[in-house]
Amino acid sequence: MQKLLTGLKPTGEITLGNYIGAIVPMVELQEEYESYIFIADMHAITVNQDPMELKNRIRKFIALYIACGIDPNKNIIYLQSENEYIPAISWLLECTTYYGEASRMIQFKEKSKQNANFSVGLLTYPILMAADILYCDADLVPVGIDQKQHVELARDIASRFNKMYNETFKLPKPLIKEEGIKIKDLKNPTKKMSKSEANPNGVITLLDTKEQIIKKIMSATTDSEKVIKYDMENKPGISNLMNICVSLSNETIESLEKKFAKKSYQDFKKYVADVVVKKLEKIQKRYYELINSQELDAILDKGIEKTRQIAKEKYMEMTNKMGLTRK
Ligand code: ATP
Ligand code: LTN
Repeated sequence: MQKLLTGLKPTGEITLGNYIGAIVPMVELQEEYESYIFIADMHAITVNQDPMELKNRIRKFIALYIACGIDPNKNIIYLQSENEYIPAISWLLECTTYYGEASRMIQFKEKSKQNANFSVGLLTYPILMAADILYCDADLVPVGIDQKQHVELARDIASRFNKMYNETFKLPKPLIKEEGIKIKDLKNPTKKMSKSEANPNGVITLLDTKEQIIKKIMSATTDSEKVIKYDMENKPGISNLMNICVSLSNETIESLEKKFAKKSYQDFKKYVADVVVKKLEKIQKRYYELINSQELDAILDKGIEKTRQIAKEKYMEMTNKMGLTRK
């Protein structure tokens, strides 16, 4: 069975857009692969983080992903910072990576321009990512297009290491998601729903209360017509609500158009709000069971035990091949 590996950076709240666009496809993939899913907390600290906030967010992220259907029996779930062999492997890889290669990464070039006082970690970020991927011989790495270059760098680093020290790493491939449905901001439906949006009224997060969800959907921007019809260009607000509803239920665009042919926008919004509330209530129920439970710790303990062993073996193999040994 092929190995699939994904890292999730714990930044911001998880939105309904992230759920529909990223988590649901991940839940589907877990059936086909041996999957490694980890919280990339060491990647989060390349920029300044409030320690208390980061700590809370890490736990929240893991609990939410599991509540959304990432199955601990089908995935190895762990916290990156608990595997001390990952940064150790990263250092060994740093020493076989050229400065030129690392400084050519688009994300580094862009982010280092935004703030003159950037950390060295911003430069070595992709090499830590290479360690994340290479230690367990992952075959496939599902990432957004912005991370494709980093997976390709991991592949280049692996290939060079193999040439220098003999076959050590599998060469990973990025798995780029097809452009799926983009959920739009409820207040400004020409823009995608995004966790960094300043106005919270257009964004539904997975832990919004029933009242908040209803309020946000009932006040979503629509248009001055009265027909419920899918037309992303001329009726982006209504079409976005239809996309949300279709993504979370068995409805289709056609069934919605038929069902609401003679109904008001108000009726339609109530229906969409009900679909969202029902879906998120289920997720939240599981989330609140998990968040302070020993079950969550047991899942992470099991995950780290397995990955630490795998990473240790890879680290030993690397140090031996590189001459870092007394025997
Ligand atoms: P930011 O506000 O920092 O840009 P974001 O909420 O837009 O964050 P990302 O962190 O860029 O989300 O993306 C995480 C994943 O969620 C990606 O796979 C992306 O395709 C998906 N995603 C994000 N927003 C949406 C959306 N509105 N609709 C569908 N998928 C989305
Ligand atoms: N850089 C990624 C998070 C990440 C990752 C990884 C993804 C860290 N290590 C390994 C895939 C594989 C991001 O910013 N989303």
